[in-house]
Amino acid sequence: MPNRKLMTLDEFTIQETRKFPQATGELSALLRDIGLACKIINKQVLKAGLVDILGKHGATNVQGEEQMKLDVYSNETLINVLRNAADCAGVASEENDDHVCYDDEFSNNSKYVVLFDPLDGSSNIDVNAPIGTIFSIYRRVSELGKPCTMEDFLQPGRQLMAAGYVIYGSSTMMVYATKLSVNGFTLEPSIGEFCLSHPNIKCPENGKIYSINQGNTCKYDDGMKAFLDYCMENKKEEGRPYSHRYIGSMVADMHRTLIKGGIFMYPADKSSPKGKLRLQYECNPMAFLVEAAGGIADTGYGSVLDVEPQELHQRVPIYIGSKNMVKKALEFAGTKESIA
Ligand code: AHM
Ligand code: MG
Repeated sequence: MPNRKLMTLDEFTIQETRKFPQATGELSALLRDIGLACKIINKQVLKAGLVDILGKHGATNVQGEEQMKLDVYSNETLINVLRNAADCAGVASEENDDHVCYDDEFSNNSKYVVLFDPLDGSSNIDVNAPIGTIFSIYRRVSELGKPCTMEDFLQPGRQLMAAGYVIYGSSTMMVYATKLSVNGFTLEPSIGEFCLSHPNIKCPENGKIYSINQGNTCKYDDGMKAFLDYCMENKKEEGRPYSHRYIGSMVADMHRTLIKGGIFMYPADKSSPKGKLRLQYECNPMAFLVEAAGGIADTGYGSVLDVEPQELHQRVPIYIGSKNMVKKALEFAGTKESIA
């Protein structure tokens, strides 16, 4: 037997499943299918610039945002791969108005539904900056044997079974979390498999990097402006000023925040009173992942994971990352009473 050092995503999830005698392995199969879709997307992302895949598709999505060709390709890839998957009753995507219920005999007996942002940060595609796919998996609340329903997709983040992202960066990585742990897998191109490279990721309690679109400062409220002043204040003994890093691609900014520590913020502002990022496609999966790694994710009104979703494309403000940095930001931002 060769001395193998690499453990593939599939092998890892199967080992994890074995720790729970009642587990059926369906979640492992679903993660493998999401990994497959992302490998297909990755192949196209790698070719961007060479083939006619850059630029705008010519349509707008449900939120009125212009779709890029790669957005559309990634969305269709995920929908089609998961349609053929063993364990997925339906999906909801940031790019579609409504959820997609697969509604065939097999899918109607599947336990899970998947939500995704197929290609987050897509405005970065044309400049070769990192982009990513964000996904979340819920156990259905609707009756097995029947088509999935909207209720399955409008569960609070606390109910997530697993969530994660794939980052198409200098290497391609999948990071996913269950309630138990967060693990990272790097795509080994020669065998085409995600292999365990970052076991048991913990988000450092403290950090030195703040990440926000600082160009929006004029639109922030006084609490937010005061926190930015605090980040920039010269207090060497307290490790300030912090460094500011902002790629403008949530997956890339969050990947750095998770590994190195720090805080990522997309607060409400005068032009987006509810923030920009979507609860079900971006904020909940990242919040689940960061909390499983020991960090915090808050809307300024309470934990992101406790927000009761009212609609699929709902937006919320977000402060997320290292425990102590997020607590400090919330001292300035103030904890509000409800998320009206
Ligand atoms: P998208 O889903 O349309 O790509 O938008 C989400 C992206 C995030 O990746 C990123 O954090 C944010 O938008 C950047 O917004 P801004 O350009 O306003 O700073
Ligand atoms: Mg997005």
